[in-house]
Formats: sequence, structure tokens, C-alpha cells
Amino acid sequence: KSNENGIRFTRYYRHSEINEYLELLARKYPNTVSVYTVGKSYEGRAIKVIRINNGQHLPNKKVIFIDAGIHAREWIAPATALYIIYQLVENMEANRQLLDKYDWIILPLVNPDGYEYSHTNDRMWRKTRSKNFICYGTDANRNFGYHWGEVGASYNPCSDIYRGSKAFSEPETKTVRDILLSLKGTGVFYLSLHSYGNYILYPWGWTRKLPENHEILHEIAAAGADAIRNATGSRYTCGSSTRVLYSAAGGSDDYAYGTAGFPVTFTMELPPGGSGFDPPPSKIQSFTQEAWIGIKAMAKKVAEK
Ligand code: ING
Ligand code: ZN
Repeated sequence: KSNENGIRFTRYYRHSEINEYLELLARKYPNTVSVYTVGKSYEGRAIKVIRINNGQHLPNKKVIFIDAGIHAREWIAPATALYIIYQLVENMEANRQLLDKYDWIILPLVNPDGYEYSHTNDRMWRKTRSKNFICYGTDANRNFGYHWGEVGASYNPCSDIYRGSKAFSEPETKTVRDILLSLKGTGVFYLSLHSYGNYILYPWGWTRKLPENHEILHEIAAAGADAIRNATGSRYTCGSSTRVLYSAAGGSDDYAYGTAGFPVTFTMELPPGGSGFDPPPSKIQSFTQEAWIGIKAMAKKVAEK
């Protein structure tokens, strides 16, 4: 089913189409939507964010920041970011409370070079596309500067989990870093969308220690997982990255929590499909819709805290 804005959740969009959709919304809803180019990828592609407001533009509004597409092949993640944008902008009345409480900033595609490469050359590409000696690409989710490189990352530039030559060696991770730092104080909830495996993960990735407010984090994650299970029966596992999945330093959520002062940060691993990273287009609508149910429940729980 299509709609007035022409966005459909029946196929995966390319980078240029994603940016065009954001610009279309900015033109159509000038009082509630702002779109900014916040950076450029290694190969020069524009990285854009959309900021969604209830139209009142009150100062000191708290912010929820969501990104997707840190990893190239995880196509369902940018699709979910687009679905969230579509719901918040086009279905504003239904989301009135969440928009009265927060501004939402969404960066639907952090790594456009890798994403395009996964469409045109190698479906399983994960990293950025920067050149390192003999190989290409850094794992952007090992490149953030919080306990960078200490565990679960590789110093081999040919590895799929290459940490980069230094923390924030990549223009794409610098772009996310600068947004996170600009939200220090107002940012209350950071969510990074990945796939796959049905997890809602919270810090830390770099250590087995649990963060100071881990009980609250678990309660918020569980609210998301419960909402999804009640709505569709799908199950998500909640826990710290290290404990329920594996250790990895240099992730964006650890940086948002540890350095940028976000009190609540999650990495959400969306459902699998096909060989894992490629849910068929017929699943996009239901997977993204279901994720949004969980994300709304988490945002409501954050508002109660
Ligand atoms: N998974 C995440 C990864 O970057 C993760 C999981 C996130 C682990 C944060 C540790 C910290 O490996 C995917 N699918 O990318
Ligand atoms: Zn990922």
C-alpha cells in the first residue's frame, strides 16, 4: 500500500532515495521537520539527519537520537529508521505524547558507502569503504573512542571487525560522535539499529561489568520486548552486549553512554531473514512495524523515569 508521500515498505531504498525522502518531508512539513546534512562519507556521500518536532519549538527539549546503517549489509535497519520517520511525521497525532515530550533526531544511514557497495558489489559487506593499505573498510561499530580496540576488535585491516587506524578514523563515526556530543545534557535516549538476532542490548560492550543504572536499562529494554511479544509474538532477548552476545569495544552505544552522557542507550538487533541479513521485501512492513511498537514502548518507559 502506497501513500501520499510515495514511500513504500515493500522494497529496500538506495542511499539517494533515502535522502530524497528526507528532503521531501522537510518541504512538505516545514514547521515540524528539519533536515540537515551533518557529514560526508569517505567517498563523499551526504549523511543527513531529520529532526522531528511537535511544532512548538520549545527550548531545552529533551532529545531521542536514533541511528541505523552503521553496518552496510543490515538493510532492515535503515528501513526501520525510515518507518519510524514515516510514523512520527505522517502519523503525528497518534504519536502526540512522544512528540510533546521529545524531539526525535534520526540518522537513517550512517554508512552510505558500504550500503551502496552491498547493493552493487557484495551483499555481505559490513564495513565502511575507506582504504587501509591492502584492504578496504573499517568496522564503524569498533571505531568509537571509548575503550577503543580493547576487546572484540581486530587490528588487521582485512578483518570484518577492523577497529580502524585510530578511534574515529572514519568520517562516518566522527559524524555520529559530533551529534552525540552536541546532545550532551539534552539527549536522554540513544538507539542504534542493527541486525540480526532479536536482541535489545545495553552497555557495556567493552567489559563484563554492568553499568551503574543497569536495572533501569533492563526494565526499559524489557518494556520494549514485552510490547513486541504482546503485539506479534516475536521474542527479543534483553541484556548487556557482553553478557548476552559477545564483547566488543568501540561500539557507538558504549560511547554514547560513557562519553556523551546519554543515560539510556541500546543497540537493537532486528530480526533475521533469508540468509540472515536479507529479510525478503515482503517482510519489511511487518518487521519495521513490530520494531516501532517496541521502540515506542521503550520511549514511554524512558519518559516515566
Ligand atoms: N552486532 C553488533 C556488533 O557491532 C554489538 C553487536 C553491539 C556488540 C555493541 C557489542 C556492542 O557486532 C551487529 N550485528 O552488528
Ligand atoms: Zn551491525
